[in-house]
Amino acid sequence: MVGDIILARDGHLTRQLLLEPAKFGLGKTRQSESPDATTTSVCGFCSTGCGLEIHLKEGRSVNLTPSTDWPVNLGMACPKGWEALNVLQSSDRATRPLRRGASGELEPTSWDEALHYFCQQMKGVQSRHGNDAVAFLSTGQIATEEMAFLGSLAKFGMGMQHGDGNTRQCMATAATAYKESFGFDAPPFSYADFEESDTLIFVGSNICIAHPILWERVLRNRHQPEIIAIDPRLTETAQAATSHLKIQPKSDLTLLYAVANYLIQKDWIDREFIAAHTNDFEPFAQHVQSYTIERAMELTGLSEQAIVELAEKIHRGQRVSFWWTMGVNQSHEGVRTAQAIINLALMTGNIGRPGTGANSITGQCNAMGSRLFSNTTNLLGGHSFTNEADRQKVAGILEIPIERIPTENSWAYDQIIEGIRQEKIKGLWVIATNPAHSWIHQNDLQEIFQKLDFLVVQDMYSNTETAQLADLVLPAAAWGEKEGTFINSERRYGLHKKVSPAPGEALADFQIFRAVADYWGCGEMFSKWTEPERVFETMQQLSEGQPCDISGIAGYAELDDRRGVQWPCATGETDRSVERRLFETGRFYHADEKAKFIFEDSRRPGETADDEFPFVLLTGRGAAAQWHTQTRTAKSSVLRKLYPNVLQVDLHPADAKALGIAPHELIHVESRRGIVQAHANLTAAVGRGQVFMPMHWDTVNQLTFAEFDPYSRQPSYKNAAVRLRRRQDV
Ligand SMILES: Nc1nc2c(c(=O)[nH]1)N[C@H]1C(S)=C(S)[C@@H](COP(=O)(O)OP(=O)(O)OC[C@H]3O[C@@H](n4cnc5c(=O)[nH]c(N)nc54)[C@H](O)[C@@H]3O)O[C@H]1N2
Ligand SMILES: Nc1nc2c(c(=O)[nH]1)N[C@H]1C(S)=C(S)[C@@H](COP(=O)(O)OP(=O)(O)OC[C@H]3O[C@@H](n4cnc5c(=O)[nH]c(N)nc54)[C@H](O)[C@@H]3O)O[C@H]1N2
Ligand code: SF4
Ligand SMILES: [Mo]
Repeated sequence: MVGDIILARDGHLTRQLLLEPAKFGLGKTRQSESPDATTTSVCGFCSTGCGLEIHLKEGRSVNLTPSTDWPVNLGMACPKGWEALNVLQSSDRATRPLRRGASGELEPTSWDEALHYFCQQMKGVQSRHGNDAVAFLSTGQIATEEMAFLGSLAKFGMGMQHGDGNTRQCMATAATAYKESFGFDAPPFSYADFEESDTLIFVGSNICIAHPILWERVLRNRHQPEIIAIDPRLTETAQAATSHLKIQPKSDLTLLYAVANYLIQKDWIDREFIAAHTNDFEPFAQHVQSYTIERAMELTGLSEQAIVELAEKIHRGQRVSFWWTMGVNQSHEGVRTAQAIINLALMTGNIGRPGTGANSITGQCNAMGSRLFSNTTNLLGGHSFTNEADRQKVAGILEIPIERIPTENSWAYDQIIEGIRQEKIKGLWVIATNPAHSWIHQNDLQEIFQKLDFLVVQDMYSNTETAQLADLVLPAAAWGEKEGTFINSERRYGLHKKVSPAPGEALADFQIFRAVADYWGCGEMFSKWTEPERVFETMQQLSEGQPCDISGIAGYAELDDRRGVQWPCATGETDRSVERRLFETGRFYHADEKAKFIFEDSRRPGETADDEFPFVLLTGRGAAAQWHTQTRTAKSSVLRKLYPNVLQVDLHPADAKALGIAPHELIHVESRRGIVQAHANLTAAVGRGQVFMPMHWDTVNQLTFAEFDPYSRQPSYKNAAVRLRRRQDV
């Protein structure tokens, strides 16, 4: 039993680390007094952050139902939420540390050996190649407290300079756009805005599939709203909308500038708001002058009427809200596109009032936690590594020497990968993400990983595509087997709890970080962080004075009692309303409290369809029951019935006819980087010359083209040139 292990360090029995079952046992956090009662936990899949009632028997979960009094989901859950406990039961759960042996196979080892090996190898890399030769790749899917611990341990304890997370694949664009435009990475909305808006504009967001419970909130809207979906595909969302703009991929920036120009020409703008609360409107107005409707028609493929109607609807709406997700963020010009959306909201005064806003919906359950506390792109709590006062503050609160805090920003994900290619990074620690499946241009990545001296994968399953490449696999407890907070899309901190035992010797990521700290020899630095709530207290201190201030929250108890609390909630905050939005006073976070219009000329992506590869490949979410690289959702027999069990490529029937491709035929999809087999799914939901493949199958990223937004360094997953071939023609 893991609880009985005595961990040794330097050959001595040093301390009975972490693993006393009583200390980390079931029922620790605010579970009901009765072991056969019900406790509430926030869902661990997507960023909606639904509350789930977990029903317990003898202190252990037996099943769950959606919470009726949780302000997010109001009694609803999507299939993933309903199945959240079942995916924990699986024979491929990682239950023991695994080390690659002389035979080349991964073989079970003890925690003590695994931790020794981890430190010996990582320190070896550092002594051979320098401290910066070791890096980490983290996630938006572990507790905020775990992220803060990992980021602090890696950078302040182990001396790493570089660490990034899978949130780069997902939210970096929105974070950068907000930071530049508002002065802080601050999504302004509350989910009540879905219900209070009279005009909802979804740009590159298939909310019906990706955030089904947020779509349920839209359905509760009583204002008979206009719902406009801007997407190259006739998605489930576009079908449910009142109008669909079937835009050519990667032409959004031109469309949005043309709409801005039209609104200015018509004088359909809020001059008072612009003057009082923004900067740089005049140069913006000048910039968009050349973005005529004709120019937009040519690039977007939309009719004049469609573009003018969009502008008219924005003008007519009293409460216009703009929502965007990966169709915007994952683009070669994602940041400027997101800011073009922000600009539309600012110039029409659609921000800070009910039912308005320039609103980026996040993706993973704790993408927001990662943006604030992962200690990757910014210093803990939305601070800056390059700012001395910020470093002083963090060093003071953590009681560490300021010299421990790097003075430069980390490399971004793609730069870390490039660093491995160039053999500047030789040791990599991957936590709760599966890059060998999810990273762009996957064949390249798998080859690059071979250059590492030491790859550690910390995951709840031992057979993920990335774990299979690892030298060491650390078995992690999953959601439901540990506690901590997630921050959802509307900035709500919610608590998730331990309601099931972790299998075998798997440990909570929190415990693994504690153990690594002790074995590394920097445990003292984190001596106060004995359990997640202690880290939460440190996070509260770190947040003081920041826009994301949470110093006024009365610990986990208040998060539990109040069904989550949105940031900010500063000391002395008396407004305890359940749903709050930002910018109601028109004050933004730049020094002069004004928001900024930011713009740039639109440019074409690095790869476009041509004679040789005539189709544009779009990728994204396939079904509400599928999650990312499928490590979790594929484990539920219920979920598996809810999506196609083979990889499909959606293509237009007319394109199929021209190529002689029959329905369901297994065909080759080829890009300059790889060849993948998929079943042809004939559907007019995709445009002529376009195909769509869900990201959930491991081969799809063999095709994608590695291009990045220059400001956010987010990958442009939704644009690659491909050709289709019948197998007999290959
Ligand atoms: N069921 C399920 N839900 C999920 C997830 C999951 O894996 N499964 N993942 C979660 C995560 S991490 C995220 S980030 C979110 C993602 O949520 P979404 O962003 O809504 O999902 P995607 O399907 O990736 O992309 C959205 C749409 O962008 C469109 N698109 C592609 N290119 C363009 C373009 O150039 N312009 C425009 N306007 N649109 C374009 C695509 O056709 C697609 O319909 O979902 C979250 N929710
Ligand atoms: N082509 C294409 N590729 C894409 C996208 C796209 O639209 N198109 N979308 C991108 C986006 S937005 C995202 S967010 C990424 C997602 O990409 P990934 O992050 O690689 O996908 P996941 O499957 O969510 O990986 C999470 C891993 O963490 C493990 N895990 C789950 N919970 C825990 C835990 O508590 N502790 C530990 N240690 N491990 C845990 C899971 O088993 C899984 O292996 O994919 C990106 N890739
Ligand atoms: S919508 Fe998201 S948070 Fe809600 S139950 Fe589904 S996966 Fe969980
Ligand atoms: Mo994501």
